[in-house]
Amino acid sequence: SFLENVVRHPSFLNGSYNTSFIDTTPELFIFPKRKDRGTKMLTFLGETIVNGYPGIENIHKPKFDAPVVPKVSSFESFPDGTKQILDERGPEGLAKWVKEQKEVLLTDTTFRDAHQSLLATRVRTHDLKKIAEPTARLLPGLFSYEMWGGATFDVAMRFLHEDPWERLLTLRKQAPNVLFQMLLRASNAVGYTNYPDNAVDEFVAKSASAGIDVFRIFDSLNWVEGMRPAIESVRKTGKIAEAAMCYTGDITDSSRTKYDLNYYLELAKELQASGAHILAIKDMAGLLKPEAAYTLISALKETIDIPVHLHTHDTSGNGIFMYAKAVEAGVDIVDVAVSAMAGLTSQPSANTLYYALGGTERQPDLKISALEQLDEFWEATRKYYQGFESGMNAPHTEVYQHEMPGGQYSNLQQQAKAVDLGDRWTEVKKMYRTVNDMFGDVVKVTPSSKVVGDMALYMVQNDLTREDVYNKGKNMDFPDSVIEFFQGQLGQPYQGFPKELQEIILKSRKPVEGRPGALLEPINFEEVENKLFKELGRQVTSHDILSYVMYPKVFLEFEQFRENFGDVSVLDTPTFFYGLRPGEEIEVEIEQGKTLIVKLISVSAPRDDAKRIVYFELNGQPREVLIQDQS
Ligand code: 3PY
Ligand code: ZN
Repeated sequence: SFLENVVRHPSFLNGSYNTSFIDTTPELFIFPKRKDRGTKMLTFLGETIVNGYPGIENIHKPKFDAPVVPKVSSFESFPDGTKQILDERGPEGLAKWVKEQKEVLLTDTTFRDAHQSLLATRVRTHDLKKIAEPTARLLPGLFSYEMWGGATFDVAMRFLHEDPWERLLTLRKQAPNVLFQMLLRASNAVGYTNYPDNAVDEFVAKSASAGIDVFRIFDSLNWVEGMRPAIESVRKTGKIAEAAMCYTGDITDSSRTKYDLNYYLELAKELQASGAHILAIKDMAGLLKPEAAYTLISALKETIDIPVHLHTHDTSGNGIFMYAKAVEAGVDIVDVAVSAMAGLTSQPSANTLYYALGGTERQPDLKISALEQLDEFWEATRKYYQGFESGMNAPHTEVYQHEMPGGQYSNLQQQAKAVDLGDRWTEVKKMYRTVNDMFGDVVKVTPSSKVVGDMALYMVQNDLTREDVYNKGKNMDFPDSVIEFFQGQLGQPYQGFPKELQEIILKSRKPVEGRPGALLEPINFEEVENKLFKELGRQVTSHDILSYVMYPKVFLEFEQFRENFGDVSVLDTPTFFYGLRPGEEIEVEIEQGKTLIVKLISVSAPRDDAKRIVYFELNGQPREVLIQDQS
């Protein structure tokens, strides 16, 4: 634990001790030998070699071709891009510039949504930083790189054991010329629950100073009231507030009347009036069909003055056709990914769109040969992450039925397997739609999508029909997320909750009135800082404090991990996921100019206590670590 020795004892830290302290707590004066960085790293490697990386079953390290990093000259200055325009002209000036461009502008999501949607968000900073500078030099004409936020914050700490803030700071240095964009879940920031207003405000301020330029803000129920504080926080920083309306339903289907064209036009006007510099259409499931896109974008261009930025997922395979119609209707910016990281549940391919728009004056202004070089890098790099592929390998038009967001599909599938419903997946998908209809046809995106998913699993698991819930629901214990949703903890859905179902689910509980974030006790940052200082026994940064505020448990576990294993972000990705083969030798640069040479010699059979001895050479010296075999 963190309180192993005296310098971390709370009484010591706040000065309330006298000489008897030494007599009454002798155990505090046994200083554990601090493990050096080499030992920590060998322990991590030993763990991975013996027990594998969680989620990757095959622990034998495959042979990978090394990705080819395009050669660029680091000595020349970076070509100017949108970052310089923002810095010179401010957010309004940038928005005006966007509207003046005749070509369609592109946001490259490869660093965020593409791998969130294809590879469970597992792409590591180690790989991103290899390609960030070449990307910035080869593709300087893009609108932005989406590279932070959404699930990346949580996954970086929880599964990759790396600091999300470090990722942002590192990449910023390597790509100083193009806008950096993040996805912010309004009052849910980068988490799954509501945070107090001052937590979101501080998070935005620190993200902006660490390098984020464009904040795409959405609310999981399209509840503008829930988005206003975040829009205001972004405006205060001088950065770009891009307010998103999540697209659901089908405006071309006259039987789907709840979210019709007029709904979106009114929403867009409200967001513009709330201070958005850019409007985003966030088509998180890929439900926006080509003709609907044409109608919607044409009408928006008549209705609002700010630029329109379109986001989709290519699950149905209609992404490029839909973009072509949106481009024809005058959309200003669209989201794409480098081809090797595009398609299916990810964004449509940048390379494909470039060719699709050939011969038109709106073809993106980029060098296709440069894009192909980046593509080659990503094709090889994606293989490192093969253990996280979803298994979907063809377009899924059934998305128009279940309406599940691209990022949720494989997650919910995992959740279903975990509760033994793996072989009833088809039923779960059907139930997802049933639950949506029971809930009054709601916007489904993180975290409201999780509520619908939890309810669908609950109903399939307990063999419940819609009628069962209405007739016998008074005696059922619904999942917590469902109860909180009907209490209004995620905000208010358009046209309210279905009253009868709300009563069945809430029973004697009362719904909350108003905006949940306004009711929460503000964070006392100084208190958090003191608490962390005591608990960790070190100076904490404002970034640490925010990581803790967003994810207290995940952050403390991440700290503990670093204490045990050191900084593992320096390892190459195959070694991080698969360890070493016997006889394999790697070089690890643990800091600039300091390299460790690690070789795996052999692994012993398990001893009686199920521990194995892993024999290494570290810089030529024999070393061994003892690892518990978990199998
Ligand atoms: C997220 O919130 O992470 C999303 O990508 C929602 O679409
Ligand atoms: Zn998305």
